[in-house]
Amino acid sequence: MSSTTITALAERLDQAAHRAQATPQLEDPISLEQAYAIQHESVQRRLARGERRIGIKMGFTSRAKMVQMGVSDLIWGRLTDGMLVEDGGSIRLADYVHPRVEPEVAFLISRPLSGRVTLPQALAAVEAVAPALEIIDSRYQDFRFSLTDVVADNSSSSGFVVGPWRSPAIDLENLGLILSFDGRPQAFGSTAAILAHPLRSLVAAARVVAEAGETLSPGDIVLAGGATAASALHAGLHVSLEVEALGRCGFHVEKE
Ligand code: OOG
Ligand code: MG
Repeated sequence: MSSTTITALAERLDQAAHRAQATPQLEDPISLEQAYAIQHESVQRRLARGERRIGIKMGFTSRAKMVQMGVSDLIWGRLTDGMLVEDGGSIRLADYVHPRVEPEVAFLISRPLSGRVTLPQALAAVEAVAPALEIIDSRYQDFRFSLTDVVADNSSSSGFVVGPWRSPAIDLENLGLILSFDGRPQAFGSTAAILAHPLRSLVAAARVVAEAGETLSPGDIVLAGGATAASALHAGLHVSLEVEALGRCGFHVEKE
């Protein structure tokens, strides 16, 4: 695949995200390496519009997510400040194609982390942990994609909410969580669904950024991945997440 094709696909996916308009599935199969090259270039276009890189998100770190989307490999995507939704804030459906929400855990990084690291090394690089909600939005029609196609689409990164930061001394291994829609439980789970311990997702994050020649830096946010399957959003909805020992966060979807 030529660099002009990579640029054209990066532009197509970036424009689909920017305009909140679905794009057809990619016509030709691409390699994982090409997929990450397209992702990188599409995110560069966001940065060129003034957005700032603020971290990364891990994907398919739980069985529930792999089963829902029919893929089985861990992926990652890049987060910008333009994706950050204030805790308690609101989003407009018009800014998304067909958004879904999933319960996650966020890490705030305190010192550079990259490459092969142990669980204690990863933990030592964590400033704080928080409950988080990821708003994913595939730019592909019908929210259908192959593993490489979703990677090219920045792993459906679109929005995220981070709750109050807590001490990293809180053991994240098996914390119960409830995602609620309008105060009614929509999904139950445990942080144990995320690679048996969300910290393993941070270990994986350090490895994958290193493969891309990058590093996690102080101030970066890392989303560990959805603990349950994602749920579709609709106008007027209030979404909240409660994670045992970590607390809660939430947002509103504006009425149309
Ligand atoms: C891809 C993104 C996966 C997660 O937490 O597993 C992801 C998707 O499901 O569209 O964010
Ligand atoms: Mg996610």
